[in-house]
Amino acid sequence: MPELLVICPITDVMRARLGQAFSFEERAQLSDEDAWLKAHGADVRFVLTDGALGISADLLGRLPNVEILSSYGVGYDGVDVAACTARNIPVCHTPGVLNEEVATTAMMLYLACWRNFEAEVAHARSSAWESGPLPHARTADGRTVGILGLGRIGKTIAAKLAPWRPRILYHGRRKQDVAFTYFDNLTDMAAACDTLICVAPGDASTRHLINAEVIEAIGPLGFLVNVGRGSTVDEAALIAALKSGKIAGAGLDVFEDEPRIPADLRALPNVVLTPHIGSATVETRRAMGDLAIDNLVAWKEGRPLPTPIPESLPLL
Ligand code: A2R
Repeated sequence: MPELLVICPITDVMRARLGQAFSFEERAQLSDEDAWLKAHGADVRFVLTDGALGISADLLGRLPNVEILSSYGVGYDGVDVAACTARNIPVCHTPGVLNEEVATTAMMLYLACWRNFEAEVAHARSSAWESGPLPHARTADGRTVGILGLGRIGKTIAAKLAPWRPRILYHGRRKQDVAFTYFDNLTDMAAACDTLICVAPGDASTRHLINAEVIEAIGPLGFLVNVGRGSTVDEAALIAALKSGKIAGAGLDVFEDEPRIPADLRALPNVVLTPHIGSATVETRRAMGDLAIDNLVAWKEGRPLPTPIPESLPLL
C-alpha cells in the first residue's frame, strides 16, 4: 500500500532513505496516473513535493486521507496552501539549510555582472583575445547594494558580500533591528543603489513588485540580480529596459515561466542567466532532502514537525 506520494524529482540518496521509512510511489513513474489515483489515492497519507510543482487543489482532492505535505525547498509558491489549510493538512518546507548556497549563487551573479564575466570567458575561449582585449568592466567593490527580502537568505547575502565592502540597503514590509539602511519604498531604494538583489518569496504580495518604474530607478549603470522568484520581476519590462539601456544588465537565476526563458532574454548580451540553481549542489540538496524527509518521519512517529510553514502553525 503506497502511503507516500512523491510528486517532485528526488535524488537517489532521498529515494534510499524514503525506502527505509515509507512505502511510496513516485508520480513520474506512474504509467496511468488516473487509474493509480482511483486505486490508491485513498491510501496516501503523506505527500512529498517541491516549491515549484507544489500540489494543486485538484490532485489534493483525489487524495482524501492526506495528513501532511512536505515541500523540498524554502519557497512553497506552488503549494495550494489554502486548500491544505481547509483540510487541516500542515505544510512543511526546508528553510535555513540552503541560505549559504543561494547566497553563493547571488554572489556569482553579482560578480559576473560587474566584471562582465561571461563575455570575458568567451573572449578567452575564442581566439578573439589575439585581436585585443574587451573594454574594461567596472569594479564590484564598494557598491551600494539594495536587498529586497532581508530574511534568512538576504542576511546571508549581506554577510557574503562583506569582503567587497558594500553599503547595504534593504526593503521589506517592516524595519528590522539591523545595521543596514531601511527603505519603506522599493523605488526609492532602487534609485539609491547600484545593484538590486531580489530574494523575496514568490506570492501575491510580491508579484511584479520589480516593475518598469523600479527597474528604471536602478538606472543605466546598475544591475538587477534575482535569486528569489521569477514572478517578482515584470520580465517583459525588464527585457525592454535591458534592450534600451535603461538598466546596465541583470543576473537571473529565476524566471517567470520556468523552465522556459524568453528567446529575447536569452539573446541579450547584458544578462547572465542560470537555470534556477540557487540551492542546487550535492551537499545542500542532501541537507534539504534530509529536512524534507525529517518532517515526514516526525509526523509518522507522532513527534513535532521540525519546520512547518508559518501559515500552518495554527493547525498544530
Ligand atoms: O516584508 P518582511 O519584512 O516580512 O520581509 C520579508 C520579505 N518579504 C517582502 N518584502 C517586501 N514586500 C513583500 N510583499 C514581502 N514579502 C516578504 O522577504 C523577508 O525579509 C523576506 C523573506 O525572508 P524569509 O522568510 O526568511 O525567507 P528566506 O528563507 O530568506 O527565503 C526567501 C525566498 C524563498 O521564499 C524562495 O522564493 C527563495 O528565497 O529561495
